[in-house]
Amino acid sequence: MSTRSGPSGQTDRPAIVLVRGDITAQDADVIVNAANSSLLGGGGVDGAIHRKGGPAILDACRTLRAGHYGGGLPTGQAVATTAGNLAARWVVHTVGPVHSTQEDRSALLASCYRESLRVAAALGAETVAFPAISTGIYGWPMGDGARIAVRTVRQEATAPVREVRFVLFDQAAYEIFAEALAADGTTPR
Ligand code: AR6
Repeated sequence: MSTRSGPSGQTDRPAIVLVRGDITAQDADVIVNAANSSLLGGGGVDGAIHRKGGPAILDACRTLRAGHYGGGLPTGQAVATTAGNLAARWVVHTVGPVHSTQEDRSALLASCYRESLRVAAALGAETVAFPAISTGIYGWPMGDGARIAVRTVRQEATAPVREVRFVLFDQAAYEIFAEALAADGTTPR
């Protein structure tokens, strides 16, 4: 099941597409990983990507940790590796913020989408698949996470990226993203 949307009258802007499914099965130039700052794996999307992508991704992450990212990847930043055995060309790892009721970390969540798109564009990626970052183990409410995701991608996605795909694991998340797209004024095409 998928929905394709774009700002009306602005067909040069990247399309935003909603897909229900498993992000590791996506045929996109870039798959974004909802990682943690260790870059050495975890559960959720991260676990699935390393499981299906094979050891080449972890090897590349270890190389990053041995070099520029010795202290780990900071929250809100993004870095690319090989996609190993996945159909994608690259995995872009980003670290979402853990949700807090004491502190507004929305800017860090927006930064994940923005920085991932920047890294993807620098690689020459045309299609980028995102999960709903921070909305699983990191506890971000899906509605707010969807609103931040949609708004940031609408503002930040530029050529060579021509399609941004949100891959939602279940029907409830899919519907919440569809509502966020509609509320953002994105019209189906
Ligand atoms: N495809 C698409 N979406 C998925 C998949 C999948 N295969 N698996 C889960 N989701 P999460 P986070 C959804 O927990 O909240 C890891 O341990 C899931 O239902 O993967 O950013 C990392 O190492 C949820 O809506 O990421 C970090 O420690 C969304 O993807 C931590 O989890 C994100 O859930 C990151 O937590």
